[in-house]
Amino acid sequence: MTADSPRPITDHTSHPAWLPDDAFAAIGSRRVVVAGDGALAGTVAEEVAAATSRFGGAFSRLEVGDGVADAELVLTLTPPDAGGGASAVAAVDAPGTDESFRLTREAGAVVVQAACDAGLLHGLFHVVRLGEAAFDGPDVDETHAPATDLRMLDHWDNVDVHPVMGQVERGYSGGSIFYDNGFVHADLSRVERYARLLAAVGINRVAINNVNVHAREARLLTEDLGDVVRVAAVFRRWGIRVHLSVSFASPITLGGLPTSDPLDQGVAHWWVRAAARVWDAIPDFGGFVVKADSEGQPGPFAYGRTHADGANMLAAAVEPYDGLIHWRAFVYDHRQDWRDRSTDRARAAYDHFHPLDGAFSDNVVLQVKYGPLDFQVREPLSPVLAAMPHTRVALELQITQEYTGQQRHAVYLGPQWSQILGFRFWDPAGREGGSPTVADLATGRAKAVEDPGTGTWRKPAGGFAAVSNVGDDEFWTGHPFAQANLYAYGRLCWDPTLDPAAVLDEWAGLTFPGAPDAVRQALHAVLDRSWETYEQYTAPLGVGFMVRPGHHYGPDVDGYEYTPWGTYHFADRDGIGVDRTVRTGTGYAGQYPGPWSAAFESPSTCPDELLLFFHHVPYTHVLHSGKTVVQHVYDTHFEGVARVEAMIEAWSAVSGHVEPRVSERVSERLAEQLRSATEWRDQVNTYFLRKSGIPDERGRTIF
Ligand code: GCV
Repeated sequence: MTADSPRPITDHTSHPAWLPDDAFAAIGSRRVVVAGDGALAGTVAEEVAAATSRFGGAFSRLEVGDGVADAELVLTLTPPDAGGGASAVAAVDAPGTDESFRLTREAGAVVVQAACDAGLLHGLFHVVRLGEAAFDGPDVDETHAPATDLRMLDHWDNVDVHPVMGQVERGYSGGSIFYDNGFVHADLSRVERYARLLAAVGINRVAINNVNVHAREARLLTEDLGDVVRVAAVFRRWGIRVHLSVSFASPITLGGLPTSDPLDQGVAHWWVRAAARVWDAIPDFGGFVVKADSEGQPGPFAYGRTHADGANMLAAAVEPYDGLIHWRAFVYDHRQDWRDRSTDRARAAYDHFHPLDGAFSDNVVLQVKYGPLDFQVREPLSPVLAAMPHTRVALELQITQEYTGQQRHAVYLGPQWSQILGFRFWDPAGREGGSPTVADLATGRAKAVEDPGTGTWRKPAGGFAAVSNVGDDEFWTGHPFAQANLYAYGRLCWDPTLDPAAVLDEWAGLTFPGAPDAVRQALHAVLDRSWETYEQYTAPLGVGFMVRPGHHYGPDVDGYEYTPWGTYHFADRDGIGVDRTVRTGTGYAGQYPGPWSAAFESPSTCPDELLLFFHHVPYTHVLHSGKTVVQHVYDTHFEGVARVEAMIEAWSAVSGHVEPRVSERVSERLAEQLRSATEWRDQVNTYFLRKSGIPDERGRTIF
């Protein structure tokens, strides 16, 4: 037996998030064996060695097949042939994917087996999450596998500081962990700590630059590829593959060609050569992310080509390396005339992409934002998710809180994502074994469903992608509680059926080990309903936006009303909302499969929370709740602020039990949340009162 020297994992410069040293106490105090080769088995061994040296356990690195008689925890690539606790280990039941692992516990001995070293790494972190519970309780024999192979994070980090968007577009956590004012950091230790956190929640792909690819960022593909090689080497140690966002105009801007027409031979060859260089330097490179014909980014439309033409040309270039093209469906006209009521931004993605279903190559993933507009606190699900049965579709979420409080407000998004993942397009009632959920569509489990009328769904699936909320802030995420969102995203990608409250519990237990139970309870009191609370004090009933143009923080009810962005609420003295019906409106409601297009078409069947997204109604319209629209607005806005006050109370009662630096940052952010929520309440209520002339039936102060 040989013990590897432990690699230091303590990080004194940034908050450890969900991997403080104490999270490893249960493992570290035991006799642990790691057996097997492979880079990630080495990472596992280093983690275990560090933990056992810290907590007084014993660590052995074995050859596969060596005896492990005394071990309390065995992490092995292939079954060891030994007695004792590990004697119960049977042959590995060929795991379904590279990342799966089998966990057994018999007579107190725990064994994690995996066919590949990635599975071993995920198995290790599974045991970390379980803590002491991993070693207690009845015997178990479980196989764990991720719901999808594609569990990706997108960074909107700029290499250069952008004059308007800064170092990280829509970043609320300081600077970038990758870049500093035009350069890739020489010291990537922060990236390494990040990669470790991501591996611990199951993320396995990261796109490291903004989808808005400016001149400087474009060069990551060519002359600065060496920097990408360095970043990829860091992520590789944690089972994570690196992707790059690329500009569709690269053949022109980087290659000096006169065109980037996807059907031009020279263009196609340019991409073939670019891809060859990338994979030559980074053999496990993941692929390219493309934002085309969107908000000023170049794309195939300039040449009269379709998005399938564009995506497939790139797909052919990366296909020899099993590379992927993540092609974003966020395509709409951002130069709309607000006077034109027939153009509807919500329609755009479906109108562009539904006709192309079946036209994309196998290695193209169509990445679709969850809603048809832009990551609002409440939107209907994008109908594109249901309209592409012959396309690999990825669900795109936004962890960075662009429209949900910008990490100054405590908003736990797990419940929103869970609701999205469980949504059923074809059978709202959700019959057992009935129509697929959004998670089924994204993970390829919807393949057998005939109900959509379009035959079987194609595999492999597109998986998940989300915009990261991390920066070089001491707490990674600005608001320490925003760490819970990153954590929850990873866990829900691995298993979309997890209960978000249970995930929050897991995060709280790991992040605040040893804290009294009152802390866990306070975190639930603050976070469990915080998504709903944020919705209460901001834009009502699915109407969306009402934010300050540009930076998108704080209320500005008419801020986008007369702009070209296509995000309107159409309030007048009689009513508010957007008529998106087929009968009298933009027709958007007709983009849904039967049950939902019918439900959304009529105010009498449209869910209250989406009423103003689909209908223009009088302020006196009575909701299913029995309240009028205007009274609902008043009530929810007063209640939302009261709930923030209760959040502050709940946190104040326990804040002394956590590190002062955490407690101070949280208290400071909660104070800002209350200030901002009050501003939202007063502006929105005042707007509705002035427009409608209808007073609050409870006579509360509105200005
Ligand atoms: C990266 C919204 C954001 C933009 C973002 C865009 C996108 O419009 O405000 O900052 O650009 O979405 O998703 O591409």
